[in-house]
Amino acid sequence: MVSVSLYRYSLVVLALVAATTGSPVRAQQVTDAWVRGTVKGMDATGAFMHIEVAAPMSLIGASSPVAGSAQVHQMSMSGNVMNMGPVDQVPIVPGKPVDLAPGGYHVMLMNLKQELTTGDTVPITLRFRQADNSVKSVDVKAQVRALAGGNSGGHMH
Ligand SMILES: [Cu+2]
Repeated sequence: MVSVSLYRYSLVVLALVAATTGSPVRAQQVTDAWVRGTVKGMDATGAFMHIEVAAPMSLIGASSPVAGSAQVHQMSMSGNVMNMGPVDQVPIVPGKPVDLAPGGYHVMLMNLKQELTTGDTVPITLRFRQADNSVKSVDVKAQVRALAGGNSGGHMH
């Protein structure tokens, strides 16, 4: 009888250890996600958001059911020329939130399958590579905001 209860006790301990080490300390947070609205004829637009992490990880990709493809892009000025293109990753560390914002990093939604109008919600799945090289998917819902200021923030494709 004694050995049985000891066995049970050790099972409980093992379960507790698994529960503690099996999940990340705290998930990252993606807030204020939005997508620039489109008008007829536009087949690409940018998605923007605020990302905080509890452990170092890198944003490496994205996808959305409204887009045929999606890439992580960076926009930057070199001299007077605005450049934009895909980046392999956006590294993010705890305590230093990263903003995907017009003029900088963004998720480029391409080959859009539909017009995106103000008030719509666009599901986006973000892919993060964690420190152990595993890839984690995070689903966010982005609100469509009005296309402001004519061009979509200098997006030229
Ligand atoms: Cu872009």
